[in-house]
Amino acid sequence: MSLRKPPSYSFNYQPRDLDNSELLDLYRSMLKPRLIEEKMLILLRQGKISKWFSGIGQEAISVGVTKALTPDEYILPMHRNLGVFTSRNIPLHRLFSQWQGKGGGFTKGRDRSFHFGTQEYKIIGMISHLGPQMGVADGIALAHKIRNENKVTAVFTGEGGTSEGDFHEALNIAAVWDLPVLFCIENNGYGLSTPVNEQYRCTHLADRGAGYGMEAHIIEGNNILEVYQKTCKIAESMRQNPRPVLLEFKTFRIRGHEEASGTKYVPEEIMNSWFKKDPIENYRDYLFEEGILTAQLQERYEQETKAEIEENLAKANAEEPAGFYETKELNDVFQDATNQNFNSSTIKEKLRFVDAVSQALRQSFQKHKNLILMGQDVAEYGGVFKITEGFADEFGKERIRNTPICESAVVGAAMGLSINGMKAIVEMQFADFVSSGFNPIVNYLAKVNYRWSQNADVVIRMPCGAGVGAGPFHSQTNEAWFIKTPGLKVIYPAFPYDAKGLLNAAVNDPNPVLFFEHKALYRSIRQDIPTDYYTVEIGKASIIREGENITVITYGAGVHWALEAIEELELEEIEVIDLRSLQPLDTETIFKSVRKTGKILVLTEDSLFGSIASEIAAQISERCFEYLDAPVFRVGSLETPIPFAPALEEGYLPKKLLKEKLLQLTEY
Ligand SMILES: Cc1ncc(C[n+]2csc(CCOP(=O)(O)OP(=O)(O)O)c2C)c(N)n1
Repeated sequence: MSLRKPPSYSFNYQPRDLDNSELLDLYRSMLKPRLIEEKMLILLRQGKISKWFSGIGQEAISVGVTKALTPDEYILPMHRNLGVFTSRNIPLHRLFSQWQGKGGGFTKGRDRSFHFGTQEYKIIGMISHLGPQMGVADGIALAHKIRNENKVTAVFTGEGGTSEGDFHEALNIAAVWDLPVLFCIENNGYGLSTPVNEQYRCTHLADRGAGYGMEAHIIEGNNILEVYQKTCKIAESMRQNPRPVLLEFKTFRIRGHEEASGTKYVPEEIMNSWFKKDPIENYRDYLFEEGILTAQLQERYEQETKAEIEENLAKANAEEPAGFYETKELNDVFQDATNQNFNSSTIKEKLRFVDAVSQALRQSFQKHKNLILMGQDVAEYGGVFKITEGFADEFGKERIRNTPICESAVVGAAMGLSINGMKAIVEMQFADFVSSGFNPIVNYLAKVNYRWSQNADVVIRMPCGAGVGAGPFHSQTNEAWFIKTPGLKVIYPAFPYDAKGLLNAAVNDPNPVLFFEHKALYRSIRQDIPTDYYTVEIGKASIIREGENITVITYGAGVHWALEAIEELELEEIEVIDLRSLQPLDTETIFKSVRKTGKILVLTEDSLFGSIASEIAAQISERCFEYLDAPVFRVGSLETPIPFAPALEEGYLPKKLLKEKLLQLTEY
């Protein structure tokens, strides 16, 4: 009886259903990111790159998952997934340029490391906040599902990222909507220095799948054949039968969170046990023992890959560092919005503000077949303001989608829809609740075009404002949270005509737009407006009333308060500017009026500190000082949250103050 030598590798590589060339391809594909990383660690020590998040020891997951997908299926990787990028055969010099902040990188020097996406390679990189990736994956998968394309979308997260609300929200939406998203958790033991027992209490993260009604699997993440073969099988069944699947890959991070942070907090015996489970060394030993890989072949692979790295590095090194050209920087914040001005016919009907919004939506849905609406109770129920009543019947529930209560992942999904060729409108049930979706708006949607030239074709509808006795969480006018974030357009109409035309324009615009709809105007303001489709240009104020003595600059409900006050006080020659758009702001119309009247009152429903009124006052003082006959007056609400009881709300709002200040300015 001959004794068989025990295998020198730690994993069970059976069953195996691949031919030799496939087996070798997997090996080579893991070797490449390993060799790149080894090179990067040298460059880091030489100060040639700024930061490095190592994925050494985790290559089997990136490579196995990427290879299990078809090249036209999207992957959303994290900071340790170099193997995703190399397995999609991105030219290495572009990656090197990206990491060195050079113009030839994917973000032209505007963002670092793996924070970029590329439609060419169907890779959508992370933002630093980790969790938002998962909602974006939902949106991408939703677009595929709506178009019946039978494609899988894979998204990565670390086990640390699973503690974020975004993880829960995204898995829940994917489950409720049967979205073919492959949620890949790389459980590598530590989130920076925090071990898993301080991160979560379940035994396996895969156990959470049951809570979402989702199939889940645990996979040995350092065993390339297990990763690849199981993922292939699962992905194929998801294509046939669209649904989300949760995969927990067990692995370990054998280097520091990033190179500067070290691994002192990891007990030595744990580290040593994982050194033995290196995915590449084990697989190499296996291939050697099976006679599939030879020393010569191994040497050839290594030399060829190293040569490729050096060649591409030289190319990236030869590139100039990204240069600063102010106009170029500014021009890339927004994507060009082709100025599609649609004029209306003369047939008009008297509509309330709320009906104008509804009509714009209906006509936009008729015009854009790729437009999707998402929001709470927007389908059969018609939304809490009944603006989308009948839409689900007319356009179908695929396009008019009730969402679970999860603003962050819904905004993320809207981003994903845009990445995958659709247009999205998100209805916030009340503008106040946008705070629960704030992160993806200001960090993802706002910055994505500037970072890697991907637009966010998303309109977020914001029923806002006070005067309805609804208290601190249903009455805010929170436009100031957004106006200061480059990359967002902010619209705030005061009349039905503008509401309809601007909403249509917002839907046409490829950039993210926050569209404020004042609830107190919904059913109180009527206007004769054209019945057919038209647009109003974004970024243009309108002069509601001309005058020579004073200019009142305002928007939203403020316009109506100003008109009432002027009438009540019987003031003459007061010009009223309705801003309509807050971002971009029509400073030309503002400054022209300042030069004419010399006396300015800026009115906002918001409390003053840090409001748009303060910004406008500052700009006028700076740009038109010599034309002013009085200080620029600002009128806004009290510096408190919005109270509920009628007397308190009335005291909070600036209607009375407006009249006092108008008289004061008249006499100045
Ligand atoms: C919202 C947010 N909070 C904190 C951080 C800082 N941070 C970056 S990575 C990280 C650990 C992530 O751990 P995990 O998700 O397990 O991924 P790993 O780094 O282990 O691969 C932390 C705390 C962040 N980027 N975003």
